[in-house]
Amino acid sequence: MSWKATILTLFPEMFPGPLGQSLAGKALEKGLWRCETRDLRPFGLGRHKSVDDTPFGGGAGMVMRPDVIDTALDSAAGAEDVPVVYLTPRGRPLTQPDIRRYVAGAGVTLLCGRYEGVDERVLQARAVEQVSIGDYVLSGGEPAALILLDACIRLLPGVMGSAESGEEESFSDGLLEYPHYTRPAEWQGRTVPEVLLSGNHAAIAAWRREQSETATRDRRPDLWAAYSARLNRNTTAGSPAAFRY
Ligand code: 6GU
Repeated sequence: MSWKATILTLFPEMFPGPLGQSLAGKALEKGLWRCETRDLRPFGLGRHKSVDDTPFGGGAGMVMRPDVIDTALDSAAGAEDVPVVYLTPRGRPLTQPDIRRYVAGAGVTLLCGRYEGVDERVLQARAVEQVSIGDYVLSGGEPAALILLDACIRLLPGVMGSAESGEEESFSDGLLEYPHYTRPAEWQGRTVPEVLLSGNHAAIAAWRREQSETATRDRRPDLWAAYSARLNRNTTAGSPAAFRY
């Protein structure tokens, strides 16, 4: 059976959305992954199928009820033991190692919250992973779920050409990518770095590494610190992060 995304959401029509196009869309057509939505609304309570209530302790907004989410998760949990991930700005940052771990399994179950969030107890009771896609606030978890899935799907076997995926492995160090150039060699008076036209592959590789390091140091001091710490731990330059941003 192919890799399966199960998405619990009040807005099932948001899926597969952009993932029905391009690389992910072709992979979906080929059956390399499956996209199954579970509408949370039918699990709601009462005549209005309420999924949320006011927060204990007061304050703005509404909180999704633990009983409703629990029943919805029961219906989604198949025989497969897959991670359940709640997309929330309170989560730990989502990283490429997380993506690789999800891809290695049978799939993921994604819980998309609206309102102020989900009652904490159901997240604890069901050992739900909480992840954030960045330090900004979205109106709901759905766009974050699409992003998580995009990052997974491109790594599924058969989705990307082996050339591209192989290249990613070989550059493996947790640095930002070097800048890219193509024709024309001169555009609006701007030229391409000389070394890239030299045909000297060793010189090109050295230039690209230096560009990667400079960009990482300037733009992402957090990644640079992790990279430097790794280098200092391994004088042999081993233990690469196995991906490039
Ligand atoms: Cl994962 N969800 C929501 N709702 N907002 C976010 C987020 C996730 N990551 C950053 N902001």
